[in-house]
Order: sequence, then structure tokens, then C-alpha cells
Amino acid sequence: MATSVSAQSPHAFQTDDVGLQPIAAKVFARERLNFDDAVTLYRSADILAIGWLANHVRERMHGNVAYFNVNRHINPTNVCVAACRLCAFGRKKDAPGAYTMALEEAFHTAASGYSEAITEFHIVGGLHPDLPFQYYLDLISGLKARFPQVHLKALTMVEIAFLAKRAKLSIEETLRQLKSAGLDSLPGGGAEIFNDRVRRVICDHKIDGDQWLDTARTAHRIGLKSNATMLYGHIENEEDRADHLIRLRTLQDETHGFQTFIPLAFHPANTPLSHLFVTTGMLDIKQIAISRLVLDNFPHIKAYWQMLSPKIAQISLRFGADDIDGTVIEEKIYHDAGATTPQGMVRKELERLIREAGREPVERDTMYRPVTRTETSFTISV
Ligand code: V47
Repeated sequence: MATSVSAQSPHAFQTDDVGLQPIAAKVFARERLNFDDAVTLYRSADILAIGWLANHVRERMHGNVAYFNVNRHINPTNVCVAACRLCAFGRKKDAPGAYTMALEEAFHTAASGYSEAITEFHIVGGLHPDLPFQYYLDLISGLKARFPQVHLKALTMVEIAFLAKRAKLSIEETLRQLKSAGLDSLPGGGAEIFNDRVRRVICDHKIDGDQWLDTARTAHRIGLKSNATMLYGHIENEEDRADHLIRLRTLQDETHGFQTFIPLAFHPANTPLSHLFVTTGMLDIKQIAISRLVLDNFPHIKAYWQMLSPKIAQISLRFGADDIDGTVIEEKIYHDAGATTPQGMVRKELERLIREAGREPVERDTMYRPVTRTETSFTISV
């Protein structure tokens, strides 16, 4: 949904970085950037020039609009067999702090703080060694029965592959059964960095990059949209990031099933990688901008405020992002890893952040259909 704002004129572009000039020429000619271009962008310090280009593309695609949604996170269990070094959320079954929600508890969690305003439940959890596939089918169908108007964006590609293996079903059959139970789309988590060398260190026991991409391919083939993420700011280098983006773009050319790309800044606190530094503002902003420039076939780039902080997410709206995610009632994954952002934000605050960035806030549902509200009800434009 574009508004009247027209993208900045190419004549206004300036940089002293000669490496950026051919990239700018490609952007203005709507030519695709390649792997080397992506690495050049990562290595350039001219964040204003990179941001200017990303903003140019962002305004070409979305005008002045910036999206947010009203959602709730539900994490049914933190018990996880994977023991990823990147993670502060997962626990072994008998470890202190381990929890698994009975179905009624998950329904109760969904209902607590629930209001008619919520349009999405974002549901992800650990790889539980014993929970049967039926638990997930009942969770999804039970939520759908209780909250029929709420979009269920649930289970990462990693969880899907794990459930399929445990249930001895193909990925496709697993997804089909979940879809029949009421699954509407999939979140983008678990992608981390596709490169094997990095994956071996940060998430050794997870599916590999090709398996993540194959699972997404299958989901898209049976009509489920998904998001995609990239975890950056740990042990990866610029080439690893560029490779990750290009592998996502290649799959998107094939399926057109991705809606949104969400770069996730690594939070080291309380993880086995706690000796690493947190990401800098420079990298966070650059990552948003480079995502917009390289992922030319992804409709949306999300600056997830929970992870970036509201301040950086807001600035990102002028550096390539068109979405800042939602009210996010009860975020656990980043807060276990030391995030100091609030647990949730009300709609009015999100709108203020967006307006002060000079953008026009549009509340969306998960499929990016505008949501129109009155004092007592809301409608989704189809
Ligand atoms: O897959 C885990 C990451 C992801 C840490 O699809 C960590 O709309 C940083 O995928 N520091 C889950 N990151 C979150 C996620 C997500 C978030 C918001 C929106 C959407 C969407 C998806 O969080 C995991 C992993 O990559 N993660 N631990 C950590 N210590």
C-alpha cells in the first residue's frame, strides 16, 4: 500500500565511497545486487549513503507507510533438546526453570491479556523430546476453535522438521496436518546463519541451512506463507551474511512464499556465547538497509523493536524497514538473553514511534491487510 510520497531523486545521492557508486547505479536501474555488492555494502562505513539507497527502495515499494500489528507471543515450552549456544531460552527437561504448558494452560495464556484487538498469535517453543505431534495439532485446533478470528503464525522450520522426524511423517504431511488443524502461516525463526561452519558453533544440533530452506520450500508449495530471519552479530563474517541473504532470495524467486525478512541482532547475555559483544547501532542499522537492498523480492523488511530497541527500530524506518512488528505481549526469547526492552507496547506508542519517524502508521494483520478500527470493533480490508 503506497502513499503519495515518491522515492528520493537519484540526483540527490552522494557518497565519497567509490565502491558504493556502481551499487547505487544498479539500485537506480532496478538491477539486482550480487554477492560481492552485498559484501561491499557490509564493508563500507558510509551508513548514510547505504541508508539513503535503502530508503529510496523502501519508498519505491511502500511510499510513506510503516506497518505494525497487534499480536501476542505464546511459547508453549522452553524444554529443548538442541542446546544451541546462541540461546538463553531453552532448558533441559529437568533443569531449573524448565516448563511445558498443558493445553489448557496454553489456552489460558492465549486468553490472558487477550482483547478483541489481537489479530495474531506468534507461537514458537523448544524442541521437546516427549511432546507428541498430537499435542501440537490439539494446540493449533484448540486455539483456532477458541479464537477463530486470530491468525496463527506458529512453529519455525526447525520445529516442523523436528516434529516430522518424531512423528515419522514427511515434512509435507506434517505441514498439511497442521494446516488442516488451523495453522495459518509460519514465523521466520531458526534460520540463524546458513553457513555450516557458523552453524556448527552456534546451533550444532539444529537442521542445516539446506534443510531449513527445503522445509520453507515445502510450506510455500502447500500454500503456507512464512517469514525468514537471520541471526547476526556473533561469529559470522560479512560473506556469511551475504550468502544467507542470497540463498533466501534464490528460494523466494522460486516460491514467492516469504512475506517478511527480520534480521535478528544476537543478544549474548545468559548464553554460552556471553563473552561476545552486543551488536553496535551501526551494524543494526546497516543490516536493515542491506537487507532491503539485497532482498529485492521480499515484500517487507521488519525492524523488530523488541530486539533492536524501540529507538533503533524507529530510525530503521528511514533506513529500509517498513514494519516494526507489534505489541508483542510477553516476549521470552530475548528477555531470557538479557533484553531490557519492555515486555509489550501499546498501539498508541507504536503509532507515535512511527509518526515521529515521519511515516504513516498502518495497522496490518499477518497477511499485511490493513486493519481498520472503531472504538468498539475492527475490520480487515480484503
Ligand atoms: O530463531 C534465540 C533468535 C529467534 C537468541 O517471523 C536469539 O515475525 C538473539 O524468529 N539473541 C526467534 N536472538 C525469534 C523469531 C522472530 C521474532 C519476531 C518475529 C518473527 C516473525 C520471528 O530468535 C530464534 C533465534 O534466531 N534467538 N536466542 C539470542 N540470544
